[in-house]
Amino acid sequence: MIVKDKSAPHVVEMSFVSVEFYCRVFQPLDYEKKRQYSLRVQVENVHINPRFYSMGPFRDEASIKIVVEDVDEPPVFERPSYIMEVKEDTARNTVIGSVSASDPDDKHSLVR
Ligand SMILES: [Ca+2]
Repeated sequence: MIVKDKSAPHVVEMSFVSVEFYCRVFQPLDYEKKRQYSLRVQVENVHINPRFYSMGPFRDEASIKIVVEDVDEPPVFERPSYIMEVKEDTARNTVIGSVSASDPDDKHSLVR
């Protein structure tokens, strides 16, 4: 069965024999916060010919595990710019100020 979508120039093909499910990313993934997702999918015949009731159940299940792989993220400073003031007669080795940056990658990750 072929269904043409009038609102888009593409063609969507559907089959009575098999159905494909696509897993898409709808929100940013973060390896450091959540490394895997697990879900179960189920397919089922909703219209069963009464002649075949005894052959049921007319459904199947599968599990899907999605593993998030680590990406090397760059270290970032706390602020985009810093201003440090120092008097001209400041002694040598006086600490004027400090800046800090952090790396979002996991401390034990190989990509850090
Ligand atoms: Ca990372």
